[in-house]
Amino acid sequence: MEENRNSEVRRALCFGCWLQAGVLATVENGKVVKLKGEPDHPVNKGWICERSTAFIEHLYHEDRLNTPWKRTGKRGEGKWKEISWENALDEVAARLEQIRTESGAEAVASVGGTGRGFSEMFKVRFMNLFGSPNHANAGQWCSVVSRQIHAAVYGAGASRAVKEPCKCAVIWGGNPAEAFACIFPQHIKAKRKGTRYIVIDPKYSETAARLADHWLRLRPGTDAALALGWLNVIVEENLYDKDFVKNWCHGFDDLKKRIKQYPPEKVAEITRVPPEQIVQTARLYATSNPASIIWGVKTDMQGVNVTGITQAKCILRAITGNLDVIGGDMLSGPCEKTNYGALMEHMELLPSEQRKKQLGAGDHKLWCFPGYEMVQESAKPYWYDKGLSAGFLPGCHEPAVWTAILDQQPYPVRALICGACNPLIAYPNTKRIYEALKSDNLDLSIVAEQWMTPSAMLADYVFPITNWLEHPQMYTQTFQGSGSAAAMGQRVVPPLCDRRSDFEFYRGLGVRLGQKQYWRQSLEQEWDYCLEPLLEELNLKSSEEFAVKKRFWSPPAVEKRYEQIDPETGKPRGFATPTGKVELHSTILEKLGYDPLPGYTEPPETPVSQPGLAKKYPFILITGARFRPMHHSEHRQIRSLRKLYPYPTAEINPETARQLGIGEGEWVVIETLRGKIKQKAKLTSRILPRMVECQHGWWLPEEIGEDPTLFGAFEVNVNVLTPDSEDFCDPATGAVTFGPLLCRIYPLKKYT
Ligand SMILES: Nc1nc2c(c(=O)[nH]1)N[C@H]1C(S)=C(S)[C@@H](COP(=O)(O)OP(=O)(O)OC[C@H]3O[C@@H](n4cnc5c(=O)[nH]c(N)nc54)[C@H](O)[C@@H]3O)O[C@H]1N2
Ligand SMILES: Nc1nc2c(c(=O)[nH]1)N[C@H]1C(S)=C(S)[C@@H](COP(=O)(O)OP(=O)(O)OC[C@H]3O[C@@H](n4cnc5c(=O)[nH]c(N)nc54)[C@H](O)[C@@H]3O)O[C@H]1N2
Ligand SMILES: [Mo]
Repeated sequence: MEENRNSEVRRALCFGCWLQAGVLATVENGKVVKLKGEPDHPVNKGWICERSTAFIEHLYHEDRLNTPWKRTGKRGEGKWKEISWENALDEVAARLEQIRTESGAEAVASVGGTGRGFSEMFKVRFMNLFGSPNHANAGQWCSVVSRQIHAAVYGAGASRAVKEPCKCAVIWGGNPAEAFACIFPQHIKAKRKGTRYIVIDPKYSETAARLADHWLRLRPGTDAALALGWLNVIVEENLYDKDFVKNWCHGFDDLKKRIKQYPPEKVAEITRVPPEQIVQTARLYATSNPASIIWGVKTDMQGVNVTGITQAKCILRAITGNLDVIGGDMLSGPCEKTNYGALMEHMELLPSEQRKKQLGAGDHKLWCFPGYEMVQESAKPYWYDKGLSAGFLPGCHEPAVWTAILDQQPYPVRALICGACNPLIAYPNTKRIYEALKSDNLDLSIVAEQWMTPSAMLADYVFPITNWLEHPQMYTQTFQGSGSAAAMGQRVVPPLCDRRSDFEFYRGLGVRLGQKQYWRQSLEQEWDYCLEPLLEELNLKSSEEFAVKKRFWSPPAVEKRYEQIDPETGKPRGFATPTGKVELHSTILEKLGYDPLPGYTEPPETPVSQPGLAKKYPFILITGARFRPMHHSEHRQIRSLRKLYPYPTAEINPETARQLGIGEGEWVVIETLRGKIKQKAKLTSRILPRMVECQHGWWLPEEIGEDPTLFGAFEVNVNVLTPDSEDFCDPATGAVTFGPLLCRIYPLKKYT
């Protein structure tokens, strides 16, 4: 029997998260029947998780969107009619053109997510060519905000993996055991080989349990104070690298003055980490060269402290001599051998008068065009004339999009393109987004999706998009700022039904709006262009051939790039910053009008900043810790995965639960100033009695989709509880807060 089957193995790249694991996909008689980890793929080395294998279910699921839909009833009423791609694109393009004529291109905004749909780049290309500077994305609180601060401090991103001979790894606000399962074995291996681990997390996370030699249980949101405390110890005790500081750092004296304000005793008071532990771990980090501070998203979503904590982490790496050394934190720029970033996005074609109109650019200058342009000035010539942008930057300020729709300030946004994201569930302050998506001020709302999500339910047009088994997938780590590798996966099967790729969606709109010359005919041609320099070097004919034969490429590691002699000037290359040095005192932040040095601010909603409010809302709420098998708001329809995790859970200390009469697995109400939701109690002593942790991303596709239920968007979705107002945002980057916040909890049964 076996031999008679028409069977083939295709080489794909999993896009179940952004690690891009190598996957071998078996296709029999045109159907995908098996997905397995590719044994010798450098990313995952044969390992893939349950989410990845479940993409067969994802591909053939009866609820996948298969054809474009056009709304016929009121928004959210669930009345749709089928429409052809050509007609839908014609209609949408005509309305976009009309809005541009009447209100200017900036009246069209877009929102995006983690980079599904090709790292946002086709969307950004479309927006740049259309003339709108208003694309917002999840980078606003994830990776890209901190990357922009890295860019200001040392003109590059920092790597994220643990590499030999790392002696000490600091996992700061991350839980790779759940979030990056397919590379977690690398940490286990490093630990076995003797790497010491410091885990900084208010919760005893799975990562802390499995790796930590030292677990620092800090009060949520106080990471910047802790980092300043470490700096204080390291400088006071002369544990820093004097040569590096002397030769390669700008502003050490200023920094010294600032960190005097953060002695261990004071930092202990702020963070609740005992002073001896602060001192001991600071010494361990500073004296274990090479050492690495690994990125975790929780320091990117601390609102007012995001610049401070990230700057402090950058400075720690630099002054301890751990920057750009193997086993420490290597600097990373764009991928040298691919055409990517600004090149693909045509950033240069967005006129300066349009850049000036970007929403939020006056308030959050480092995130928006003013900061981007300053960073770019040093970074572009340094990094192969490509600069650091890719996909996400410079975004407009995310909350400003909803304000422009609702209040028409500073000008109206009249159309929204929502591509590869689910803002009603994943973005902060669900209620405000709901109001904006339902507002009559929004003349046109378009969603490009794989499923009818709560956000899609409120759209006027919904376009059905392929998954990674249905299109060739290209990836360079550059866009997340974590390295300069390139990887490529084959299309496994042709798109099912009438699904098309994101590329075809944006191209379809672009061609109708006068952008034809900037769009290649096919996605394959785009990838061929993207990988062109690499294909030439490797003597390969196409991206498809790369996907089959090469799979993955990364440049050899170059240490201490700053010491290399530039043949043109005869001088060392230094760093891609205005001073050519690591800017402990940031001249970019200073010029933009912000504090040039790292500092700590008490978050706006804690028992310390709001003791009065804490009487009514006595618990500290943190949200969104990753858990297998789900990825943000995805996969709630996939039966095999839902079986593994059927309900949203809130972690509560058993002692607290006992006092409140809450039993394991019971529904509890979690309430903040913004609203209330329910999740099921999961009792665990891994969390302190005064804290609650709620999962994010939850909606219930099995529930009623029509407004106002919207698949449980207001029932179980934690972002009903989170704020997006200016007082919660970081000044320089506009980063939002997903915690700490104040909440109260009670059993659901008490109130029903
Ligand atoms: N409270 C709280 N909220 C959080 C977080 C938290 O920690 N706490 N974390 C935040 C973080 S870090 C992030 S990155 C955001 C994520 O925010 P989002 O990106 O908005 O959330 P996702 O659920 O990943 O949404 C992706 C959507 O794209 C669809 N999709 C998948 N692949 C494709 C594709 O190839 N093309 C298209 N067009 N669509 C596709 C999926 O069906 C899904 O609906 O969530 C944030 N939200
Ligand atoms: N399974 C799964 N994997 C994912 C994702 C997913 O949705 N699901 N999303 C992907 C994305 S886009 C991202 S951004 C990454 C993020 O993944 P990670 O960087 O690992 O982040 P989280 O899991 O959100 O949080 C990590 C830890 O931070 C702790 N924490 C909470 N508040 C604080 C605080 O104030 N300070 C400190 N120091 N720690 C705190 C939490 O207790 C938690 O243990 O995961 C990626 N991988
Ligand atoms: Mo993220």
